[in-house]
Amino acid sequence: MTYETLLVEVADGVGVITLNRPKAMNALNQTLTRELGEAVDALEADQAIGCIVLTGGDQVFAAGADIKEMKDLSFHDLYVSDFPRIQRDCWRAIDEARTPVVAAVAGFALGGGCELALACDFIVATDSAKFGQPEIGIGTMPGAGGTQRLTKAVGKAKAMDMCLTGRMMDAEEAERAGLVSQIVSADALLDTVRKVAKKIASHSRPAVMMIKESVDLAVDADLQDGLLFERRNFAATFAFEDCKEGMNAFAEKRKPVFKHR
Ligand code: CO8
Repeated sequence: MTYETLLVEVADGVGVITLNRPKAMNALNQTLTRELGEAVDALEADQAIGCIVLTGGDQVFAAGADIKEMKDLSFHDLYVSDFPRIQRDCWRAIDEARTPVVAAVAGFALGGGCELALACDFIVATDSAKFGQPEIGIGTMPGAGGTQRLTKAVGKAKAMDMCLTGRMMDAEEAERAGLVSQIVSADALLDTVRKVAKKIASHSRPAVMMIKESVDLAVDADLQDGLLFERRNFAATFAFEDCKEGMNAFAEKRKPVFKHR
């Protein structure tokens, strides 16, 4: 499948989606947003893909929703037209993917761009990365999870600060705040994230899926409910052939050969 605003490449069980509107700093216009939802859904449906990487390349992740496209829309347009459906379908595709989605962020991840990274399972960033919700500066507010996912990720104080002042968080602060899992140099970003994704894709797929479901539940669930869900999932992994293979391989001092990847 080819796209107008994205590049999609598949290798070694990993699907890499690159946002490709460099002249507009990968601003999320409706075409890109629609295509991104479709691309994630297509990779998610492909059983050969064990991990998805979402990136904007090594210069910029995304500078937010396309302000020039949005500026003349009315409340009616935003509420009733295709715009909210396209946005919802895109974020839903990432949020509900059972295949892990890793964001590889270089440069600006602002507004909808920050919200897109936040919808992924985790973020690897370069030292040039800058995260922010600058919507307040153009008289509006975050609209795709910035007040919600960002608050859950970095806590109320930093989320309020970023959303109310519009200030950006650099990579170091983002790592300290728990927004970013690791910082790498700009020229190593895509190689590092491809390796991380390949590692995830090499593991037993059902175990990966159960871990993802369990960690996701921790974000919203009560601790006792989450612990119960984890115990049940842990027990359930013993029904998988790959679990027997993994444990037998350990006992026999050899590498496991997982069937379900
Ligand atoms: N929308 C449209 N075009 C953009 C955007 C954007 N968000 N960001 C940058 N561009 C364009 C510029 O207009 C410029 O184009 P041109 O060369 O044709 O004039 C080009 O990209 C390069 O940008 P700059 O010249 O401004 O580059 P600088 O390095 O000077 O500045 C910045 C980079 C700081 C990123 C600056 O461009 C900027 O502030 N951009 C806007 C950031 C912003 O306010 N983002 C929030 C947008 S609102 C939003 O995201 C709400 C999300 C709601 C839900 C999402 C639904 C999809």
